Amino acid sequence: MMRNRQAYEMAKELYAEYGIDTDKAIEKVSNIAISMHCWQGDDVGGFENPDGDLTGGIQVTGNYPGKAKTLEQLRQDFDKAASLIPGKKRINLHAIYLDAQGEKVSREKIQPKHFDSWIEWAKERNYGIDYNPTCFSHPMSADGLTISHPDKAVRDFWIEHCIGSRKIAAYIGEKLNNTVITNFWMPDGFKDIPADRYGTRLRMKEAYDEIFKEQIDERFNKDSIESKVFGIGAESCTIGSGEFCLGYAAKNGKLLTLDTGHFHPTEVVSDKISSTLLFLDEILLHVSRPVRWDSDHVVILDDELKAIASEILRGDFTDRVHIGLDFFDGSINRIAAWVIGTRAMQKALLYAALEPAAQLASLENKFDYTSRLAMMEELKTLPFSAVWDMYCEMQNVPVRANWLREVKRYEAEVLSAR
Ligand code: RNT
Ligand code: ZN
Repeated sequence: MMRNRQAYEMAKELYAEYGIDTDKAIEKVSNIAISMHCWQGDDVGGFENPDGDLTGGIQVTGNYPGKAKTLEQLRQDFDKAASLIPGKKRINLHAIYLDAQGEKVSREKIQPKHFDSWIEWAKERNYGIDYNPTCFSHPMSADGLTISHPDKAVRDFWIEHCIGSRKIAAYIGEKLNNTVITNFWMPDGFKDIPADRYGTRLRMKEAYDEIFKEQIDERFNKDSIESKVFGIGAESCTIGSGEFCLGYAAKNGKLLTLDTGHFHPTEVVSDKISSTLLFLDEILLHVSRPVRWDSDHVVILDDELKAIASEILRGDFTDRVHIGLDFFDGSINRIAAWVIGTRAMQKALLYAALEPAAQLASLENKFDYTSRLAMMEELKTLPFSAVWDMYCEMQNVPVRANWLREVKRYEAEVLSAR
């Protein structure tokens, strides 16, 4: 549209006064992949046991109609969401999203072939895939402990599932010729004060050693472990804590997953990127929005999201920081949730790409903190929206709120018939 173009040209001139090339910013952001989590589409249900309970201390609230109940519906919904989001995409799968073709497959027996149809699907769309073993929502995780369980049989079950998961991921990576990041999140924890934190953590450490024993070609699979501070029913102690996971990742050359909801409420992940990257080659983000706790609300363009994006771009860390999303809201249209959250991440990246980072750093190094603060405030009211709209237009996705009309139409025509 002419109007968008005119607004963009004016914005381009203004940003140029700060030494920023808006065309380059758009180009840069369009190459940063965002790993969209499949589980927003069906409230972390999966297809192993769609009617089973979600356990592991995480929770989805809300009962908005139209939830995807089959693999086909989930893919159709994901496609709808993706068509309304600019930029490069990956899909993040959990083991329970296997395509078992009607067969009942026990968790530790899931095979690469159960992901063949996902591979085909992703290939057609030029998406990368990321993967997660599912160590929750299962009778074997009912005690709240998995790979740190005192019973070896339980540990072995989960170890087997995790070893299988790495093989599946490597298979996917090879087929797509693209690295899969496999994220290991264990719900292990105690509701009440534990008596043997060390012993339990030692069991987890040894289990991870076993899981990662086999060397896997890093072109096809990389492992990342996700820390957490607490979960529902695991309020007193989380075995895979921040120190545990950072220590393990640093010592063993693994990636660390930083979920924005997995720290104490005044801690921020934006402040952890620069430190962790001094000691780890790469990290994975689970961008979420904790509201008073790890509530996994839909991501919005708030200050922390902007700060995270700035940290990634200021350091030019786009190859070392993998961006995954992790939220699940069942109280609003689930496709809209995907679109709002992923567009917010894209906006934050573009906003960060329009920051004169070198100029700000140079003011800082000269101790001109007055100018640093003044500039940071002035930058906030530059015509970002015109650049964002142009980015959407160039990517052939709806500009501004026009995507919502399409979601509403889809809801009336497709979701309401489910
Ligand atoms: C849970 C973790 C984990 C899950 C997903 C479903 O607190 O954030 O990443 O949300 O694996
Ligand atoms: Zn997470």
